[in-house]
Amino acid sequence: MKTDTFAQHITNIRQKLTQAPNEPEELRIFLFGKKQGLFSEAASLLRELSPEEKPAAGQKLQELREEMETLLTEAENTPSKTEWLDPTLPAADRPVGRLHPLSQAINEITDIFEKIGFTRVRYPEVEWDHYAFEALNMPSNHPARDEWETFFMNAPEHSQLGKMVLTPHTSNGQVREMERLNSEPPIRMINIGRTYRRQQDVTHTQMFHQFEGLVVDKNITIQHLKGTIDHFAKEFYGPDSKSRIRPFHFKFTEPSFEIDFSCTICKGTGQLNGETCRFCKSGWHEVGGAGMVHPNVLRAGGIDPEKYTGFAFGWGVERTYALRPGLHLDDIRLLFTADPRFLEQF
Ligand code: FA5
Repeated sequence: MKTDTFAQHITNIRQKLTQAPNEPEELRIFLFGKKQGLFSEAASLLRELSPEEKPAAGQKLQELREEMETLLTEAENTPSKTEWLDPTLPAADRPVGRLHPLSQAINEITDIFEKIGFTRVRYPEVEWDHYAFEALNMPSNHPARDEWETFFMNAPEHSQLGKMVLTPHTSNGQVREMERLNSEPPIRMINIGRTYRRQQDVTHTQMFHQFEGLVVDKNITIQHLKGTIDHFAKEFYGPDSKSRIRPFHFKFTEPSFEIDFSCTICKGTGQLNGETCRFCKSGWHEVGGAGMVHPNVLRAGGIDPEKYTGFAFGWGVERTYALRPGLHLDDIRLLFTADPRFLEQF
């Protein structure tokens, strides 16, 4: 680099810096960069000067370096003319996250039962056959097990508890809860968790959620069961909502029932504008099962069925939630799509 080229560069940069440039950091590299910075190159020019010329030129270079450094620092501290901030403008709208509708439903269900004295618990999703079937009065090879369309784990069997399964229902929590409380009622459990079955259509998914109630105490009757179901229906679906129990069969309850809630669209009449209600077709929706705890299940949990009685119910969270007024989801698989356009509605 020639001395006059250097001087020209310095004049240009001085001009640029006094106009507060947008990218002072680029100029800093151009001027002071270690390898190819203007001043590094100028310093190498000094070496070519005679010993008489050197001190004055070195002095001049140092002055210029200081001047440039001052101008650069000023430029760096001056807000750029093109980029300005108006602190009075409203902040940009950011998308706000929220709980998944199923988490909202689970929280609501928990609240409803906790207010009437139930304790929320969780038990394993990967479970032993003993808790999922055997202790529930379904010995191995009993045909009733087929209804649960169970996933079996490819894992070694436990010598006493049997095979490992993905729990097909939250009823696995019944005997576990009795054991947790050392077989000493009163028990008021609400067990909400993930459950798995080999099923897939508009009303069934392979993974779904259930909530299981279990109450064991002295003199517990069907009236307590019906009262609890009615209470839930009114809290979750609204004060006009009704419930009904229909005879059914489960191996772990006796007697057993299926539970229906009145349709929130036709208010349980089965009729809408003079026609059959197309959401329920009958005025009722089935949500799950219930019944009085079978004496063999109480025994499996170490509780004397001569002293204590109990009721239990187990309903699908997705099914129960899909029937909420204004929702009426025809396909529960939508709840698992993770599509924000669907989820943002809740
Ligand atoms: C049971 O699972 C019993 N354990 C319920 C029970 C508990 C009875 C305590 C008595 C005492 P069921 O197989 O009917 O019962 O399932 C109950 C509910 O779970 C169904 O009505 C439905 O709401 C939901 N459900 C079952 N399978 C699926 C599935 N594949 N996808 C979504 N929801 C399901």
